[in-house]
Amino acid sequence: MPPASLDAIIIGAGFAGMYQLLTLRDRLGLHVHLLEAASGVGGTWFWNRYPGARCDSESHSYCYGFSKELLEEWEWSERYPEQPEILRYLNHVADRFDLRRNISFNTRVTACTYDEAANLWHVTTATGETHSARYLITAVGCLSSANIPNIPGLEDFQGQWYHTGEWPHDGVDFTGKRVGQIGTGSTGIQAVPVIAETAAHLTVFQRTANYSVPAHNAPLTREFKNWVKTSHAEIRAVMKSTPNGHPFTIADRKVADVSPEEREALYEAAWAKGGLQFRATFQDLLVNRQANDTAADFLKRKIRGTVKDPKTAEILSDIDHPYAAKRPPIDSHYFETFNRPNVELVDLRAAPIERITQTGIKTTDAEYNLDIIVFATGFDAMTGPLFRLNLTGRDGLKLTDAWRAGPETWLGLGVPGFPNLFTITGPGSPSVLCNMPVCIEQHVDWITDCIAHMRAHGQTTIEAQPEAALKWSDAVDAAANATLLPEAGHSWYLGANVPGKPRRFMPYAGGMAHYRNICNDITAKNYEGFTLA
Ligand code: N01
Repeated sequence: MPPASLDAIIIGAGFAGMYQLLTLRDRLGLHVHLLEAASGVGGTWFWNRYPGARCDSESHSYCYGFSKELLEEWEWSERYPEQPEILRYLNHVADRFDLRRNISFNTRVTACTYDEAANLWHVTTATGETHSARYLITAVGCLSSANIPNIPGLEDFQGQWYHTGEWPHDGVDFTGKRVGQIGTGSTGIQAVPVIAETAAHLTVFQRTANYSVPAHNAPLTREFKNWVKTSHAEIRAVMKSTPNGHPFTIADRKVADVSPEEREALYEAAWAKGGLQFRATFQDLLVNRQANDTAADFLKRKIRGTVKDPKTAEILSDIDHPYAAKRPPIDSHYFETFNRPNVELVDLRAAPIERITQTGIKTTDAEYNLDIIVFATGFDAMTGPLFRLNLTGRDGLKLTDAWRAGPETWLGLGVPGFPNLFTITGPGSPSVLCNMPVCIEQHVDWITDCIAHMRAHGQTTIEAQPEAALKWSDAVDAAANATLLPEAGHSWYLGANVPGKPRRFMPYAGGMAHYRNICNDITAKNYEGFTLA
C-alpha cells in the first residue's frame, strides 16, 4: 500500500520502471511508488512466455549498465538469453536493490487524471483505489498491448487459443495436437521450431513473408564469460556509440565499395556469425535500395537453399519489403522446420482467412482442423499501452484525442497538455529501434536529472511545448524518410498492423547515439522546448 503523500508514481515494473524507481528513491530520496498489473516484476518478460521466447540482443548487452557490481556478479548462460533467464535476472535486480517494498503488484491502472488546481496526478486502479503524486512516469513498454485480430468466428472455436504476449504461466502442452499459428514476425519465427517439436501437426498461416538470419544461439564459453567480466567498460562504450545500442559497430564500407565476390563472402561470414549483426555488414543497407537488394537477394537464396519443397520455399522467400525495413527476426532453425513432415505453410496472400470455425480456420480455399490456435500477431505498439491508461491532461484533454492523428511528443519524453508526465520510451523515442535497456537507462537518467533540476530550482511543473512537439514530429518523419524503414508499408512501426490506427512512423530512427546528444543539448539549454514553472 503506497503512502498517502507521494512525489512520483511509476506505472510498470519492467526494465524501465524498476530502474526509475531505484533512481528516484535512492538517488533523489523521493517518495515513489510503482503500480504493476502483473503479480511479479519483468514487464515484457513476465508476459511473453511463449515457446522459444528469447531475446534477440546478445545477453552481455541485454542488461543494466548502471551498477558495476551488478554487471560483475551476474553471469548469462547463453548467447541470447531465454525468457526464464531474463525474468530471473530482473527478479534478482528487484531483490538486490530492495525494490519490492515500493511496488504494488496485481494493480492495474485504469485512469490517470491531471488535477491542475492541486498540480497532482490522480491515478485510479482496477481495485477502485486512487493514489496521487506530483509526477507520473509511464514505464509500460512499447509492445505490451496484445493485437488479437478481429477475425470473425473466434468465439465459436471449440479448441484453445492463445496470444504469445499473454501466454499461460503453466505452459501449453502441444503433444499430439493439431496447431495453427497465425503470424510470422520475430515472435512467430521463434515459436514455430519449438511448437513443431511436440505438436502432431503445425500449420503456419503466413500473410507477409519475412527475412530471418540464424541466431546461432549456444551456451557461452568460460572464456567469453571471463572476457565479459573484465571488459564491461569497453563493451558499454561501443554500445553507447552505435545507432542501435548493440555491442557491435556498423561497418564503414558501402555495398558498392566491394566486388560482387567480396560482397558474397562478407554476407557468408555475417550469416555464419549470425544475429542482428548481419545488418551491420554494410553501412548503406538501410538507406540505399540497390544496396539493400543485394542483402535481400542473398537472404532469399538462403531460404530457397534451405527449404526442400520448392513451392513452400517460393512462398517463404516471396518477400515484398527491403531487408530490415521491418524489425529483422533472427531464428533457431526456422526455415529448416518447414522440412519436417508435420509442418505445413499456408499462403494467406493467395487465400486469406475467411473466418474461424468451431473446428479450425477457414481460408477462401480450404479448411484447417485445429485443436489450438496461436496468435503470434503482434501488438498495438507504442501508443496502445499508453491509451490503455486513460490519460487525461490539462483542461480535460484526453490522450486519445490529443493523438487522434498520431502521437505528438517532445523527444518521446513529454506530451503537450500533460504536465509532469514522463513517458519512458514513448512514441518519438529511439526505443524499439535500439537495444532496449540502453535507451531505457538513458531516458530514466534524463528524467531523474530533470526532476532533480526542478527541485533544486523550486520548480513544480514541466510541460512539453506544442511547437517543440510539432518540430520533433517533423524530425521523427525526416529521420524515418532518410531510411528504407517506411517502405515496409504494413509494419507496426507505422501503426499499419492495427485497423484504424493513424499511419505515422512512431520510433525515432535517427540513432540512439545522436538522440542522446540531442537530449543532452536540450538539458544544457535549460530544458529547451519544455515550460518549467
Ligand atoms: O509481431 P509482428 P511480433 N491475419 O507485428 C501477422 C519484438 N520482439 O510479436 O506482416 C494474418 O512483428 C503479421 O502479418 P503482416 C520485436 O520488436 C522482440 O512477431 O501484418 N496475419 C505478422 O506476420 C518485434 O518486431 C523479441 O502481414 C496477421 C505477425 O502477425 C515485435 O516484438 C522477440 C494478422 C505479427 O508480427 C513484434 O513482433 C520477439 C491477421 N489478421 C519479438 N494480424 C526480442 O528479441 C497480424 N498478422 C526481445
